[in-house]
Order: sequence, then C-alpha cells, then structure tokens
Amino acid sequence: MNPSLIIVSNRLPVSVKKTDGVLEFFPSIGGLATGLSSYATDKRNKWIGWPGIASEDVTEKEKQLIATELLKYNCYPVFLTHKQLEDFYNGYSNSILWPLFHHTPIASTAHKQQAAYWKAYRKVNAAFADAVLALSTKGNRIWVHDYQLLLLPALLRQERPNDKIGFFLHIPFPAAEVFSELAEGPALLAGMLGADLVCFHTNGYVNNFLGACQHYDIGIIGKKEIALQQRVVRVTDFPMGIDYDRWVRATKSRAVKAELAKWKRKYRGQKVILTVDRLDPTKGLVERAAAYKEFLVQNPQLRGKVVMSMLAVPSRTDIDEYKRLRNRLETLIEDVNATFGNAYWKPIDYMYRSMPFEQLAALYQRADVAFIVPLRDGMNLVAKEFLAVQQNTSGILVLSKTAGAAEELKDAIVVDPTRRSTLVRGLGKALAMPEQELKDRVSNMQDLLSTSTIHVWAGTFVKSLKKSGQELRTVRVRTLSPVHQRAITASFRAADTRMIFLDYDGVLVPFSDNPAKCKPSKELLTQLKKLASLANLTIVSGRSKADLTEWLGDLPVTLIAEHGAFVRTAGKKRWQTTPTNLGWKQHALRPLEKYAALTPGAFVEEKESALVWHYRKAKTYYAQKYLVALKRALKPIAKTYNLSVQQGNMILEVRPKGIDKGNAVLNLLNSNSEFILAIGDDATDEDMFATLPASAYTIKVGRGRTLARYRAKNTNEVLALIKKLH
Ligand code: ADQ
Repeated sequence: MNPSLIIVSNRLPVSVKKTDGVLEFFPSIGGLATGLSSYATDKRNKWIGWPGIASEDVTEKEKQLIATELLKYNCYPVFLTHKQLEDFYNGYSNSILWPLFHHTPIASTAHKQQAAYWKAYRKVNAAFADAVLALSTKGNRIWVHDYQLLLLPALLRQERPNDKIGFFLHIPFPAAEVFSELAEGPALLAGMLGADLVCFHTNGYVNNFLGACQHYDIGIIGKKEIALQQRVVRVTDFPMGIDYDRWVRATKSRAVKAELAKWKRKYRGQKVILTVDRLDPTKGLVERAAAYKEFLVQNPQLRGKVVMSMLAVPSRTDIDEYKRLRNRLETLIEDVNATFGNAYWKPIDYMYRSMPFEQLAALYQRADVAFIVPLRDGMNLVAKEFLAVQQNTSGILVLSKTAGAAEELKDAIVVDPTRRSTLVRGLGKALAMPEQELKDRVSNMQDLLSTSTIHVWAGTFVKSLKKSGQELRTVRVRTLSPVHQRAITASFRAADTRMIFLDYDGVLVPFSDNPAKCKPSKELLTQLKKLASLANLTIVSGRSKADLTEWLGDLPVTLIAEHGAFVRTAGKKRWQTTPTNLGWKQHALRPLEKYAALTPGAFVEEKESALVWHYRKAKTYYAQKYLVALKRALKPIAKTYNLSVQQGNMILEVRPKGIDKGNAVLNLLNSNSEFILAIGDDATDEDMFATLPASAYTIKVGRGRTLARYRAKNTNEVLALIKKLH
C-alpha cells in the first residue's frame, strides 16, 4: 500500500467566504486542484492550506464548521489572521518574492517593510509546519507547493529526517544575480533544500536554482542534484500540463457551443486578439495594450476589422501596486478606444472579472490570436488551454519567450515582451499566417499537450518523490557486509606489510556533544595495541596534539594531529610540524565568533593550526542559515590567506591549504605496503580516501557521499572489524 500523500499549499482547493453571515464554499481557481484531484479524493491523503478567510472574520464555532465541511474534501484548514495575511501573504510573498522572482523591481514601500514581512513569513511557515506535523505521521509523503512556503521543507525535515518531502515552485526561479539581492536568500535556499525533490516548470529555472546554490556555496552541485552533508537533493524540471481532455470535451458540449454562438455574435466580422490573465504587473497587460495601439497605428487598414478582447481577472486587489496598475491599464484602454474607436467599433473589449469555464472555453475558441505575452511567467496555463480547444477552429498563439510555456511550445510565434516592435510584428505575423501553416503548428503543439497532461505531471512528481528515497538508499547501501569483512581479513593476513589509517572521532569513538568527552576506553586501547603489533598503524585526526598525546600517547602508533599539521611517529615522543604563518587566524576568528553568537548552541574551537565552528548542539534551522552566511563571510579571507574551509561532521573547519589528511597520509605511505586500510567518517577523511591507491580498502562510517569503497554503520562495526583482523 502506498503511504499517504500530504499536499500543502497556501490556498486550499476549496475556499470559504461569508456573505451576510452565511458561509459559502466554492472551488478555488487554478489547475492545481484538477491536477491533484485523483490524490485529493483518496481518503488516506490530506490537503493542508488556508481556506481563504481570515481568523477574525469567523467565530470559533464557524471555524469548526469550516473544518468539518472541508473534511469532506480531505482538506484541513490553517487559519491566518488579517495581520498575517497582510505581512506574510500580501507582504513578503506577493510584494517581495513575487516581483523579485519575476525579475521586476520591488516597490520601495515594500522594501521598507521587508524585515516585518520576513518575520511574518517565517512565523506562518512555522504555523504550516505545526499543522503538517500534527496531521501527518512519520513515513507520509509530503508535497509542498510554491513560493509562499519556501521555508517549510526544512522545518519539516528537522522533525522528520526520513520522510520523503517534495517541493514544486509554480513561478520562475530567478537568475542567481537577481536572487542574491534578497537578504534572506540563504535562508530561503536552506528552506527549499529540506526537500528530497525540488522541482520547477523549466530547465532554465533548474539551472538558476543550482546557480544560486553555487553562489552561496551550498553543497556539492551535480548535474541535477545537490549533495548535502547527509542527503542528496534532486533538482529537476516537471513542466505542468493541463487537463487536455476536459478542454477538448468542452468544445463538443452544448453549453460551450451556446456560449460560442454568443461570442460570434458579439465579435461578428472581426479578427479577435485575445488576452486572458490575472491583473498582475508581471503579466505585462499595459505593454500588450500599448503594443496593440502601435499595431493600429501601423495598420490603419485593419481598424474596425480587429478587436482586442482583454479578460483581466481581479487579483491581489488590496495591494497598492495592483490598484495603481489597474488605473494605468484602464486609462490606456480608454485612450485607445477614444483615439481609434467610433460608434460602431470598440478597439479593446475590456472585461475585469472572472469567467465561468464554459464561457472561457468558448472565448478561447472564438479568438483568432491568443496574445499571451507576460513579462515573465512560471509556465502560463492559458496558452495551453487556448491551444487545446482549437479543434475545429484555427487560432494561433503569440507567446513570450519569457513564459515557461515557451520552452515546450516551440511552434508558437515567440516574441520578446520587453520590445514593443517584436510584439507588433508578432501580431502582424499571426494575423497573416497561412491557414495550413497555422494548422500544422497548432497540431504539433496539441500532440505535446495531449500527452504531457496535468495528470501525467502530478503522477510523475509523486513517482519521482517515491524514487528519490530509493536513490538515496542505493547511495547508503554499499554496506560492509560479512563477505567484504572476510575478504579484508583474508587480505590482511596474506600481506607481509600492512598500513592502517584510522580517524578517531566517529570511527573509534562515537560523537559527543562535548569534544573533550571522547576518551578512549581501556578496551579500545587494548584493541589498538594489538592491531599495532601486526600493522603500521596511524591515527589520523583533526584533534589537537594535547588530546592525542593524553589519550593515545602511550600506544606504539603514529599520531597525526590537526589534520596533518603535526605528526608524531610511532615510538617517538616529539611532534614534528610544518611551520606556517598563523596571521590569518585573527581575521577568520571574527566571522566565526560573530555567527557563533547568532546561532544558539554553536561555538568556536581554537586549535593551533585551525579554527573550528561546532554546530552539533545548534538548532538545524539556525545552523543551516548561518552556516551559509558564515561560509560567505569566510570566502574572501580564505582567498587572501590561502585557506581551506571544509565542512566536517557538524563542524566547519578553517585551516591553511595543503594541510589535510590526504597530504598527511601521502607523506607516510610506504609504496611497498601490500595491505592498506583506511577508515574515516567525514569530509576531511575524503582527502585521505582520494590519496590512497585504488587497491586500498577504504571504509566510510555513516551516511553521506564518499569516495570510500565500503560503508560501515557505526563505531561498533569498526571495532568488530578490528577485532577480526588480529
Ligand atoms: P497564474 O499566474 O495564475 O498561475 P496561469 O498559469 O495562466 O497563471 O493560470 C491561470 C488560470 O486561471 C488558468 O487555468 C485560467 O484558465 C484561469 N483563468 C484565467 N482567467 C480567468 C478568468 N477570467 N476567469 C476564470 N478563470 C480564469 C501560477 C504561475 C503560472 C503557472 C501556474 C501553474 O504564475 O506561471 O503556470 O501558477 O503552475
């Protein structure tokens, strides 16, 4: 049986409003509900989101009533106050993220409020996390939607390390240089990376996202994945489709035919240029009206023979910028109608309202040209819906190159929405296109739309989410099996010369919150002594000379302290060192201390040759957030002083380049060794694995990416192997 799917989006597919004291329930606009309908109707699944009404506008009893009614649709409400809606929804989501992600400027009034908006955004994301955690159980699959909930995946990950969490962004992901303008950028990325699967409409957005992670130096970036310390996040494109059959069926329905007849009467004898959008700055409606005006100037012979049918859906009407935009658009439309129109002809037929499905489908059918030229758009479903209904009609699509849909709809007349001349030319080309060319182009695009439907989109996402866990498991399963252990033991016994390199923390002793509390047990000392009598044994550690001398100083083993800064050869008492200039330390210490102070639970350890930022005891959210900021602050210092900044197990270590376990091991390697074994657990040990010959037995303890050949679960398995060797 499939585990339950928890869908989380800002709006529920069912909305509530209160008219004259009576609650009304109605479907929310948008394709998401249709796409996910087969999941949403399954009783085991849940959809969590805001029901469309503010807390203050309903009584406690009404809230319960709403919850009970929504339960029929498997929906669960998260109630938000007016203030939260103002700051989280209108504020951070729609006045900061929405414009920036669409590469349009953020209004200065919004900028001034950004700190307060951000606070609300974090709080509401946390409230959503509480709701999801309360309503789901471990092992559920969770699918989070869109820019209002960018922090949610990481908040859920903290509590549910093993759940499969997916994220889909419905709007564009901006270019890295635009994204980095956002002060909260690193925290937002960390939030999204809480998911196992992060998806966008297009490959372009995938690359932008990877670029942003690279900009902030987050994880190891692969082609379509980001390897974090403990997990791999898959980043991929899933272009959203439409319910193609529903639109095709509509063209045959009696209701749509009746509506079509009405549109035909209304626009008799005219070529119809259609625009359908929410009234939003990113949709470029003013630019479209202006281009159409220019088109009428350049084509006087078409006056009276064309009409722009402009359907604008009211949207975010309480945001000032949206109010101003409406004014500008309506003023321009009046101007065009007054300049060119007459008693018999209105050049722009402007409708500011939402429209029932049948009427909209018929309008799409009646249109000769769909003029869909948003300035930037995540996907744009209108373009796809318009094409789907061209069954016995012959409409053609003019589409912005900056709409996500342009990556798929290559047979549209593709234009640049920022250049009026190309918009005007696009309109001319569309109206003059020969019938056969037009039909061929539309038919090609319909082939694609009929196979890449919204159901395929949702199904593929859910399947990939399931698989993303499996992929992780295959990374994890290179376990050190009894067969491997026997092979290692046999090889050890057969060899005359043997070298063994062991990391200390996480390999020989488990981690502790206090780095000083990791003393070796008597049993461990005995085992190491026995092993040292059979092999050339080296302990390769990041710890200080003092710790290693105190704990392991009496053993006949070689000790490497501070990742190779100091070496004490077996049987000797003196430590050898490579002299380095330590002037860099005071510069690196400043940001390390600053971010340790900001991150509750984090602290700085000062070693002789290195500085270490420990965050094992810190809250993951803050640690992730400030770790990114800290890495960024350290970058220029590392460059100036030729330092390496390396992430280990819940630590970030800064030390001069060249001092690493790889070089340390290289200096000790004896080319005659017939048997080499190295065991480590964190990123610093990867240098050691990379240096050793392919014949060496290399073992990584714990999860995470590795160059090692085998993986052991924990220190117990390491000790068991050591025992088998002697
Ligand atoms: P939107 O910005 O809302 O969605 P879009 O993809 O065009 O943009 O979807 C609009 C939907 O509203 C369409 O399904 C359309 O049929 C419907 N609609 C438009 N005008 C209407 C009207 N007057 N009355 C009733 N319904 C109307 C965001 C992103 C998009 C992305 C979608 C889905 O901004 O880029 O394509 O999510 O991921």
